[in-house]
Amino acid sequence: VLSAADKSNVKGVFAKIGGQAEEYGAETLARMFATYPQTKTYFPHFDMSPGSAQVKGHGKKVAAALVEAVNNIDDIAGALSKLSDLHAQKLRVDPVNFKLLGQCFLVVVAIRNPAALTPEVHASLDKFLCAVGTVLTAKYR
Ligand code: ZNH
Repeated sequence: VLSAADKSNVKGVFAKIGGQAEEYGAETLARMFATYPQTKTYFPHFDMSPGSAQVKGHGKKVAAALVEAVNNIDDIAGALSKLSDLHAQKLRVDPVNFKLLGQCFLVVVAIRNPAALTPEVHASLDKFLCAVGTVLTAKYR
């Protein structure tokens, strides 16, 4: 459960990311595909070459969903309800992959904005990314 301090830490990081969320998203995906190649199996139809427009486009969508979750941090399940249906009914991504994506996002924040990622903020961001993953895999059966 996210505490009031976690929520404020997460909002603070995203305020600093600001208009660069798309780039964070694209870098997170590129890093996930490179570091954990098994994650690429969900995207057989994607061009995986460096600078791929498809990877960038998908990074933008994932980042937008994260921003949506931050903007509705007291009701992430409600905010991402449709996305949760999509992941459970159509995509069926193995839940372990959500942790991998979360790790990659943390690394991207650490590289692009090292000062923002104090241990406290790191912990809050990790909890937030886990909460998003839990919501997106909640309807699996
Ligand atoms: Zn997912 C899709 C988000 C994780 C896989 N996604 C998607 C989208 C979004 C998302 C927004 C779009 C939708 C529409 O279009 O409507 N994801 C997300 C998030 C997360 C995720 C937020 C976390 C955090 N995913 C994930 C993972 C994976 C995935 C981990 C694997 C690995 N997704 C996916 C796929 C898809 C998606 C495959 C589809 C794509 C295309 O385009 O085809």
